[in-house]
Amino acid sequence: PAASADAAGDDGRLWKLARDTLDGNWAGGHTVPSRTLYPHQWSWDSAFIAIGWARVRPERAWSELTSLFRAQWRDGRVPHIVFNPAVSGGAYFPGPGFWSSGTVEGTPPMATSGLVQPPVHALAAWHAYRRVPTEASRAALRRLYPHLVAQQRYLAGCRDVGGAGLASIVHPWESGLDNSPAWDQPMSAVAAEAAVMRAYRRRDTVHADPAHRPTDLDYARYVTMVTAYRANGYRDDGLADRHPFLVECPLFNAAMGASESALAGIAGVIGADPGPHRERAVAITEAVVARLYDPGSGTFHPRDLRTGRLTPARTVLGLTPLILPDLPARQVEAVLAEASSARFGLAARMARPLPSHDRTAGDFEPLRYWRGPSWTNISWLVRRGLLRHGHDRLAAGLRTSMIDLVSAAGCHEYFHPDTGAGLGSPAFSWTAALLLDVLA
Ligand code: 9WN
Repeated sequence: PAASADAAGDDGRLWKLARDTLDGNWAGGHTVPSRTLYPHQWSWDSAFIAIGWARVRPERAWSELTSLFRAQWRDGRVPHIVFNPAVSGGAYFPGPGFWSSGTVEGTPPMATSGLVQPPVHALAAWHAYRRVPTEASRAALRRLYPHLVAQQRYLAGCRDVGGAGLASIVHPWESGLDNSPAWDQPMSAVAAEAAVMRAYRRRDTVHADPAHRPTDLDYARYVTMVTAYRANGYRDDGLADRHPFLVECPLFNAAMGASESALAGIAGVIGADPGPHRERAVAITEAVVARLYDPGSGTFHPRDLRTGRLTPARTVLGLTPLILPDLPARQVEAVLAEASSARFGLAARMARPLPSHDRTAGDFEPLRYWRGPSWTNISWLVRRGLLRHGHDRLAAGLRTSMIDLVSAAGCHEYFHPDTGAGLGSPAFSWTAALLLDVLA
């Protein structure tokens, strides 16, 4: 048990709340993000959740990651959803029948989606290991290592549609920030027929307020994009000629670079060669800076491969390359200026939590999902980046703000960026997991 288990007062109460939330969402072998909204296993959720388990029940951290990678496809992709056969197929939309992964070559025996999510897994595995560097953890790392390498190889190879060493996402769901204003422009080019959605029933709006979720128009486009990808067996060859949505995302690629650095650490511990990982981490960082940094705005933006241009919105995605250990000082300073501006309000004492979108923008929506609300996983990543680059006072400010949110509202999925009110699912796993990590 971690030392913080006996911390006094409010920290002790929060510690228990977070641990109980994770325990309540444990489904045996993996943890659901939320019992109601997301009753299966999600890819990047599991990475964040493993970080929390490492603090309280380390063996579950390794189960979490191992069960996810059991669903890895032969080409190396780690699906963004692994469906639990014990849960009704109708509990979540789009369910296993919609994806029909079983009809595709090289897929695992269990039903999965065909998309991916930000590759934060090597980062999480390395972080978890350093919290509990036992022989059992080392053995788990050794088993995971080839799978983590294959995941990176898939993204850097099959997904390098732009040919510049970055991975493209083929769907906003792959970004993890589904309806971020970052995607408005590339999404507007995707056909959206109302008829598409008449064939389906959304399940998310049964459990959460529709005003806090993506719109029906968003969903029509989400379905159109999956349908296009699925029609070609989720193959990646020729995407540039046929796929309606192709974007290089700063967070996705920063995660890929930071995971290469983490793999170098892992390789060192298990007796593999860290050299190639270090080289790739540097190359990805250079490509992120060359392709996604805009000297005009002083922040990072997604690049839309359909237009060849950076998308204009200044979302929190722009701050996340801070997690790259090799990010040059010039870009670190620029991101700090962006983060500390009125747009995001980062400070050693934060007046309000870190929002997911520029507070000063006309399309800032404080209640709607990734268009304004504050999310614990993003704050955790930005905090890691701050620590990595030696900005401890700002990191401490963000930590306090993360703790204050949960202290007042509980382990919610996301939070109102002004009032701190809890939004979305009330017992959300990564909020609990990452809280445990910062409390310890
Ligand atoms: C689609 C599970 C997931 C997160 C994503 C978040 C949301 C799903 C949805 O929930 O996405 O993948 O149904 O809205 O946007 O980041 O992984 O928590």
